[in-house]
Amino acid sequence: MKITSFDEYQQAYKKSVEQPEEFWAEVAENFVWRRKWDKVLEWNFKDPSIKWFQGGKLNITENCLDRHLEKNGNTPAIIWEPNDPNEHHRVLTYKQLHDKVCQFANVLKNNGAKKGDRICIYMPMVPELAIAVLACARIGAVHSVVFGGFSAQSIADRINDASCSLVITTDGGMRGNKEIPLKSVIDDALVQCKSVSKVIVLTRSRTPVSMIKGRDVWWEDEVKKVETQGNPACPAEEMDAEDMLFILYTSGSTGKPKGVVHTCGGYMVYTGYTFANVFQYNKGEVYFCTADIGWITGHSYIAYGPLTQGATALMFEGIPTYPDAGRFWEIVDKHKVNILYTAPTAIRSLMSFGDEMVDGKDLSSLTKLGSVGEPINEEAWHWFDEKIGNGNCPIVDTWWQTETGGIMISPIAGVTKTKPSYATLPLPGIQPILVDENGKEVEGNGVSGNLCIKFPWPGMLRTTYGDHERCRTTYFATYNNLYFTGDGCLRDEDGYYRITGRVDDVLNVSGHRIGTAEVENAINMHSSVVESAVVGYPHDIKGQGVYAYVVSPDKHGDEEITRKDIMMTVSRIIGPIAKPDKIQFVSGLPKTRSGKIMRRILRKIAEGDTSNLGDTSTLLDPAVVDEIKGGAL
Ligand code: 6R9
Repeated sequence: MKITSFDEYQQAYKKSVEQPEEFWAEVAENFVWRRKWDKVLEWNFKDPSIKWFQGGKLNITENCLDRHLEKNGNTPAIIWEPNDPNEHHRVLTYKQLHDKVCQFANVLKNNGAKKGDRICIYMPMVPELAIAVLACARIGAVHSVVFGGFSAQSIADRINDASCSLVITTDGGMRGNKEIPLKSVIDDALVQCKSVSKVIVLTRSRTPVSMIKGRDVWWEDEVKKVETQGNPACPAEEMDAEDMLFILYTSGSTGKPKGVVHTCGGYMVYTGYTFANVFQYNKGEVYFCTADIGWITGHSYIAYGPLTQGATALMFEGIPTYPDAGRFWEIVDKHKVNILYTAPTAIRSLMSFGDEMVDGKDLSSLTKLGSVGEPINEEAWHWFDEKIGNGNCPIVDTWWQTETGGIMISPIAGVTKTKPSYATLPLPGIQPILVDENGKEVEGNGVSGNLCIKFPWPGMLRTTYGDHERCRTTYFATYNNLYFTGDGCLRDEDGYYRITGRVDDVLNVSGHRIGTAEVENAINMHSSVVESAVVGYPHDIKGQGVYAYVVSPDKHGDEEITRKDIMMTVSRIIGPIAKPDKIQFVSGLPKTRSGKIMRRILRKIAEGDTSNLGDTSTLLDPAVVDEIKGGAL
């Protein structure tokens, strides 16, 4: 399954295009199936309907845990580094992780959870988060992990959308020196959620919490009950390859986040295959992915991908700048990390603290580096290469999405020649195509267009939860017979791909996807706001910042207070990650005669590029543009 030379890559790629079913069947043979599939692939992008490994039966946790026990039971599966460097780190071997997952799977069963139920997980980055995720998969329950930074309202929306019956959380959590009262946020959310009958609460921060009789139980108490019942084993539920494994919500260009659905068989094969290949993982290596399990990167490349390969994954509870901006490097030094997979925003931020934060740390264990989440600028790429990789660690700039389940376009470490800011070449099985606005293929090299994929791959989304039509219109209806990524892309003279950023109304702030419509909806909830328009602008650290134009004729006197109020509203409705960086009060928004906001103009002003605003003749009130230009922040 592992490609070890560029020749082999080319052969694998060729085969994956010419004989996709044979290719993926061979890859799938490297996993444990209870029953082999009858048919590798059946698909159409019209409905869409995508089925991989139909008839195949499996449980992904047998691939992540049980199959490693005999030979690698004592290999560390998870090394956990706490937020506070003075607290002890923890190591869970495959055997220990297996036992804890089985134990907690039994807790879930005791609390009424069963195959097909949706379970919401809202936890900090503690090992029990991974245990909870795997325990759901063990019993065939569908997990919906919500990132610990989301607000009560966002959680409630997600719980209601999927009718979750159970929530797993902690009393609280620490990120840097900030305390996050997770249980209390859940309590606020659940006021709006009728479907939830049980909440399991892990002790982490010893934050005082209120426990509701009959609904809330402690993780530790429930585990003890299972222990006294005396049967720690939990046989894995047999799942169909196309049974749902999890839902993960992500932002799009319309208001409501959508629940991206991934299934058991294809997702397992794809994350395992891409992990093994992109990072060229060798047995015994320590692999550190700095993402949070609340995002797809954490699902695919902290939990499932590495564990299917018997890898040792390091999981970090804290933030890159606590207690200081040397923390990542200290962790690399302390745990002798070999592979580091992080985000451009983290690299840019750490870079800004100066080289002295790196100096003195022993980074010689590093052999491979990775980047994900947003385009990596050349300056950050070179700093990462020279300062962190000492000029001899290949950097894999991995392009992919929540919807793609796993890495799509990326170098294979040490195999593909890298080029700063380029995701380089598609992995085997991935057939990218660039199209113009009319959906016409842009052929040849040295061209650019909208990035689409023309053939299915096992890790792709199957639907958006509860609304298949939305899946169709969002991804499969823009261009005929193609999956549309929402990204712009160029292909250079060598056929290398460079992702240039979103072409829709989605922002990428510190690697987090934020829909402009979502932020606008939140801003508009503020009592003194009439309407608003949100765009992105280049931000040195975050990649993109959030710029809001707000019409608020009645600002109750103090503009600064209203501004803070609006920011707080967004924080409360969505979460702090969506808070506008800049709010400009305007008397009106530039609109066409048909009432459409001219975002192109607002974007240019936010970018500070007002020299050529293009054609403004179709505007209802061109004068408003001059006013906005004059007041730009
Ligand atoms: C994995 C993940 C997806 C969006 C995607 C694109 C951007 C991700 C990138 C990248 C340039 C890379 N993106 N990786 N852009 N180079 N290596 O981040 O998923 O949160 O769904 O975001 O992120 O714009 O469309 P997700």
